[in-house]
Amino acid sequence: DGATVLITGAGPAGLVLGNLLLAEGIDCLIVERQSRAHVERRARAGFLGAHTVRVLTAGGLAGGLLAAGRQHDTCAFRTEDGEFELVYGERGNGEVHTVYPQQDLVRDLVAEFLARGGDIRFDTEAVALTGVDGHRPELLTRTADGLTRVLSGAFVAGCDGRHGLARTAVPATAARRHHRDHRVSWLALLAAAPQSMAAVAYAVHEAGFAGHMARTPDVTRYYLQVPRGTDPQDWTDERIWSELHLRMRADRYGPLHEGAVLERRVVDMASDVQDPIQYGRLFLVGDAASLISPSAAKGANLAVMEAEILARALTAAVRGGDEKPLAAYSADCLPRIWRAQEFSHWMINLLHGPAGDHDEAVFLRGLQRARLESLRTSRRHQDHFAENYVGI
Ligand code: RFL
Repeated sequence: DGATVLITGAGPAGLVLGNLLLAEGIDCLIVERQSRAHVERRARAGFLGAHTVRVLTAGGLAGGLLAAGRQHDTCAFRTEDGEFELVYGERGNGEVHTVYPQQDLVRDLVAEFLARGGDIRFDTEAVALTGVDGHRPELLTRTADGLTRVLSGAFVAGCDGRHGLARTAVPATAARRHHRDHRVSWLALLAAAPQSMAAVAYAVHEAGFAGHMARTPDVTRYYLQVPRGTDPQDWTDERIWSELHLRMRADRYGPLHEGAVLERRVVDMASDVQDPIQYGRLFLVGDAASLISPSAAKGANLAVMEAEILARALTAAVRGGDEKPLAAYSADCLPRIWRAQEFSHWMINLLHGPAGDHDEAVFLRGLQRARLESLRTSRRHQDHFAENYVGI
């Protein structure tokens, strides 16, 4: 049992890669720990950059997002100094976001993979990976009812996310993992309510950061900065809305559209980058390769970009017998990953100032204010922001 390319994980990374490989006539097989219903309902990202939309469109994978996705070109910043809107679609490369919930994209990609004759095994966990430093890697899998099976392939694409198996299959001597804890946490919320303003608003407030991100006409994502270790259950709907109104300065800019809070979870802002993101016949893609804080909404976009690069490299190897692009996979991806990390890190420092009255906190908040002022007033700064915000 097996395929030329074994893929662990049916998130954006694994599903885009699988679909692009099938389009090239390369047989592949996806194993996914969760059920189909679970992955098709898991709400996460929503902001797709221009490159992502181009890759999906070129791969014949954009039917749903072109029909139901909404284009957004503006974000707003609310600070103690007032509000300013940045129409990033008119700056930089003139690119916009397409807002389309990740779970809808995953649903479309699963349907397309199956329509192309793909083999996807849900409720099947990858539990051990061996032989990636040789020519015939083997993947041990176990289904929810305890059945184990050994799959063999010529290549393995590790697309199983931050807590997956693939990243642990690279020996510590073969790669380094650079980790950064940004020491900031967000309460990530989904509210059954239409958006309250233009697509995205970032509020910088002495009580902490608050964010607003459009998703669909009936659901909006909000974020509230909270102390590390916060229990999401301590936040009732009333407390959430009152804090959002405070930090979004509703008294000045108008009330938010309230609705039931459908989901509340704490996300600790952390990043890590593995270098290299390949080992023998194993190639890491998406969150498995590099975790990025959601501050600039880059994670799913990086996953799609890497999947496209790996699909091209695998195609050259399998169909053309040319393994050079595969050998260069990590070197191709890492500069783009670092660039996205740099921008996300800059966004964290743009949006969060340390609390308190001690000298360092006051100094850092001074820098933060200057950064926001530069973004408000400098056309060149806005061009740079736009280029990095929508692009990779
Ligand atoms: P995924 O989506 O986590 O998929 C990995 C899949 O692998 C499965 N798996 C296994 N399968 C088999 N065997 C095993 N041993 C396995 N272990 C795990 C899992 O069940 C899962 O189905 O990784 P992928 O494909 O790399 O995609 C990455 C993106 O999902 C992620 O980067 C984004 O969601 C991050 N992100 C955002 N990214 C954006 O580009 N724009 C956004 O607006 C955005 N908002 C967000 C986000 C992430 C968030 N959270 C939850 C951290 C908002 C939030 C709140």
